Amino acid sequence: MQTRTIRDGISGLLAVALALGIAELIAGLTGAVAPIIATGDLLIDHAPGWFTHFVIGLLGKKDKPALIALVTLATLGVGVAIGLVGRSRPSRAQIGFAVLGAVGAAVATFDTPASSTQAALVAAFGPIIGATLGWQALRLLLLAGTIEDAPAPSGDTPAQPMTRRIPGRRAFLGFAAVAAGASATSFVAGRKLAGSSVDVEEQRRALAINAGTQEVNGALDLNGLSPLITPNKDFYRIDTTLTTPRVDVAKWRLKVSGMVERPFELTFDELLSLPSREEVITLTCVSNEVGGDLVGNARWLGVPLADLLNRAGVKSGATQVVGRSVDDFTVGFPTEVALDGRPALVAYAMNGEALPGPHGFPARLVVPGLYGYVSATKWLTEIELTTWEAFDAYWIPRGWSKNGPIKTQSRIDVPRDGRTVKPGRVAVAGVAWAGNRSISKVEVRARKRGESGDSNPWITARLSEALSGNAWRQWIAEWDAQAGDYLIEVRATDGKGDVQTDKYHRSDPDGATGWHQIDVRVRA
Ligand SMILES: Nc1nc2c(c(=O)[nH]1)N[C@H]1C(S)=C(S)[C@@H](COP(=O)(O)O)O[C@H]1N2
Ligand SMILES: [Mo]
Repeated sequence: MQTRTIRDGISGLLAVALALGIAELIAGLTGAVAPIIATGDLLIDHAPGWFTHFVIGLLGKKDKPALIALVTLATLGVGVAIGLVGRSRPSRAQIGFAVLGAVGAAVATFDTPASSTQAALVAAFGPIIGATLGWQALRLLLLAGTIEDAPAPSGDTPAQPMTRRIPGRRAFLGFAAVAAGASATSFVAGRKLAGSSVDVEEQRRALAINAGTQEVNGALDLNGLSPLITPNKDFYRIDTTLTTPRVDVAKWRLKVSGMVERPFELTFDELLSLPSREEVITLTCVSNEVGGDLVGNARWLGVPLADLLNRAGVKSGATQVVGRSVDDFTVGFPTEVALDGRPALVAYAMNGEALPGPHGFPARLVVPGLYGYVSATKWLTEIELTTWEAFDAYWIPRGWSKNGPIKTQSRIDVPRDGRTVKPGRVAVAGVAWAGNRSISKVEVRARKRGESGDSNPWITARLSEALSGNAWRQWIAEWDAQAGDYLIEVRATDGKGDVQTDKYHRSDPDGATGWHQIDVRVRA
């Protein structure tokens, strides 16, 4: 490849990198969303399922950084293309930048929460100014790339004065270094600024949450077994945002609106001053597969949702409660569920601490018995009463069931799948949950490979204390193991006496079913 071609490609790449850096800097300064993040958000919200699965499958749980990297690389790729055509057809390169700027502006505007028109307009600035400066940078870089290396002085070839003073390679490298430096600096500064405007950790520290002292008793303890209460740092996290929303509690409001007699709004201090209660509730994701780890059990402190609804006065016919977040995510569940006595909460503390940023600071919904996708709005800002038919929340048009009651599930934590253990007494242990139906029994069966299961007895497990009817229970079963290869399976029974179904179903559209099974070898 010709040196010039390489230089042109690099020029385009650097010019677009500069445009992105400038856009990021302006986003940081104005508090707007930057175009790369906005593009990622829009892909998450609108990309077809296979694309998201592809990205997640490719890079596992690092799907969010992966998506950001993918969008950045694709944009830089466009830059290379613009650079390559830029020399022979500058007008096309200019159009290229105009398109990048326009798309960036549109995407950033579109990704700004609907509540703020002004912010949406501001979001367009960064990409437009970035693209304009990027285009100018490309012109300079291409110009620098054109300067020929000074020819070796020979007889009568008159050297151009220009090339004699700045050898071409050095001129280009100089310009390129400046562009790269400016782009990196503005990028980093933009990210820093974006992070500094609202300090969630500081706000959390300033909150004196009392009621964090409640001890839990009756936990089972075994190496490898999930703790009865999941520590915040280990609690699974699922959401659709590329960047954790940072809420300024001074500006935050909780609205109760829609089909109510007396709509009202609360500040965070007002929310904190209302009667509160702490409840142990197991939260789980509808996309948790059998044996999966998208489930956790925590002590949630907050204001009963029913109190807020009663204060507003739910109108008859308001059959759906919709929870909206500051980033426009929505859930929806039957109003009945909020008023049937189960302790649904607007929670502001988790395990005795102010709600962590990733789990919804400053407040979120937690509804016993419902999967998170229909109930557990993080960064909650509005509770709207409407009819069941009038609105479909975020995940419903994406193919998930509108009703999301948690299905009975049990998971084996110990031994790990595929382990070899010694003959004799083997502790088989795990957790089991059934939404708001409590757990009354857990049983384990070890089947020798190649034998039918029916002849083997179920072993009843010992259970941890039932912290509430809405919490999981740990269990330990003692298995008298003899040499051989085994399939171990578990099943739970809920408080109504219904045994967990063995019928396998994957998670979509309304939650996985089937028994968790593991392989274990017993060897002396
Ligand atoms: N704002 C917002 N809230 C949200 C989500 C989201 O994407 N955005 N995801 C929901 C889903 S699908 C689940 S399972 C739970 C997960 O809560 P966690 O991350 O605290 O475990 O949050 C729910 N609340
Ligand atoms: Mo979920």
